[in-house]
Amino acid sequence: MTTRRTFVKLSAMSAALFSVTKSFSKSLSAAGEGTKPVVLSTWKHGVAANEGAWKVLSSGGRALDAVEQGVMVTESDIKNLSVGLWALPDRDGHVTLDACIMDEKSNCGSVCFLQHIKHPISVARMVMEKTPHIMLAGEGALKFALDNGFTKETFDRSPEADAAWKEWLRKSEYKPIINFENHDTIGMIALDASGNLSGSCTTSGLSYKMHGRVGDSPIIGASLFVDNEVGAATATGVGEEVIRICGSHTIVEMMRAGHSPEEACRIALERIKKSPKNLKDMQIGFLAINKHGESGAYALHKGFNYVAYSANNNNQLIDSKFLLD
Ligand code: SD4
Repeated sequence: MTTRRTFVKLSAMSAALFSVTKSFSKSLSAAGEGTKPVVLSTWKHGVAANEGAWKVLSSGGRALDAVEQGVMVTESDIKNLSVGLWALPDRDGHVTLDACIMDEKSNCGSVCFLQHIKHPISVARMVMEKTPHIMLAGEGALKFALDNGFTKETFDRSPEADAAWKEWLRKSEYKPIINFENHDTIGMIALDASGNLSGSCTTSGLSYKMHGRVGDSPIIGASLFVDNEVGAATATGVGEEVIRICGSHTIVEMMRAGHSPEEACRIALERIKKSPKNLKDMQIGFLAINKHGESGAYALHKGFNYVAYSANNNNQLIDSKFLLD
């Protein structure tokens, strides 16, 4: 029989247990908890990029400025082999860049197959702000950039990219490799202190791709989508699979239907899983945030990570959950 004394003791113990469990689950879910401002980006290079974005967000700046300045850090990194001019080239030795940006009013801009420009994300923003169009490609995008004050960088490949490409030429085998070697686009999404969302995405695309190949990264709705009433999503990995399901748009629609950011990313990957393609050697990672600042990610395979920066969460690298393996 439970006496009054044991009842009081048991209640005290369960209250203590409850508060321990509560604080544990709080620390476990800290990354995804609702907060603002917050910025998230794909892969480990997101640590430095988020620092750049946080400077804007923490001083009350606009999410749009944060996501541009954040990924510019990655585009400037001469050691980065998958974003910007120092990245790995296509199979003919040319570095061709894809980027896009989207703001809280559904304004968007994009460039694809752009060569010789250090900051494709800023050209994408200028397409958004100065033209009636959304996407400019190749020579036209380069001319637009040069006409608007960007500088043409004349070197062909960084020494590191050049050596890697020459090594690749020995076998010339095109094979998407899971995770780091061949997939390192930066996608960034942010919610600012005023509650507005924006996103950006920039890449050199899959290394040793066919000359002229454009992936998902400059395509609004595929690599990036923002709906200021609902949330934002971004993608990394084999772009063809992301385009096939309009990945980021699908994720935002799933959030609109009531799913959490993590669930929404998982549902999009379930669609990709139905693809007739052999997904064994392909990685795809999705990252999402909703209007409340709750975030989440999901990947096809183990190995995808992302970085979250908010006042509660000091630029933390987080391993994503994954669907297969
Ligand atoms: C592409 N999605 O060109 C890009 C590549 C990538 O991490 O994400 N790499 O298909």
